[in-house]
This record gives sequence, structure tokens and C-alpha cells, in this order.
Amino acid sequence: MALVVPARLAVCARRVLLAGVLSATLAPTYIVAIARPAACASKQYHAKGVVKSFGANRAYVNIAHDDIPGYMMAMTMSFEPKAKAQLDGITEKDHVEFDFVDSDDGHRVLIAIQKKD
Ligand SMILES: [Cu+2]
Repeated sequence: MALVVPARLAVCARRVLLAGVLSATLAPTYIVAIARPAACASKQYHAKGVVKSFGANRAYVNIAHDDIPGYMMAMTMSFEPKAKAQLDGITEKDHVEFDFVDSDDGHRVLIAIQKKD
């Protein structure tokens, strides 16, 4: 059977696929398992970067981040605070160090963020 998995979900889907194969020996839940890649665990990363700008109401912050090993090369992209207060005291051009979770559905949520001098 043909299975098309978006690249971002590949690692996750493999885990789901394995679960599906295992459960297929017991019950026909194979297709159901594949249809739910969102159920897999999010991955957490640590990174450094420079704050470029903020979204309306500081709903997100655009950070020019350094290379993030195992995730992606240096670029500018947005991160959503888990709680608005995380961005208090942080302004454009600040050098920051942060931890975030990639939720596999296109969201990157900040777990922690600190200014570096
Ligand atoms: Cu990026």
C-alpha cells in the first residue's frame, strides 16, 4: 500500500507505523494508527538567536536563530510563548537563548527564553 508522509512527520510517523504494524497482528487498527500522526510526542530543542520582531500582541516572536543540530540550519522564524509573560523584558535586537517544543503541527512553543549579554 502507498503511504505518503510529509517530511516533518517522517520521524513521528515511523513510530506510529511501528505501533500500527504491531497492533495489526491483533486487530485491524493499522489504518487508524497511520491516520493519527498528531498523536506522537513533540520534540524539544535548545537554541540561541537574536530577536528580530514580534507578532501582534506579542503572540509570537521572530528570532534569527543559529543552527539547531538535528532540527534545522540557521534562519529566522517565529516562536509562540507558552505564557505571554515569558516575553516580558525582551525587546528587538536582544540576544537570547531559549528552549522550545516543535509540536509537529507547525507550532513551535517556547518553554523558556532568557536574554544573554
Ligand atoms: Cu528555523
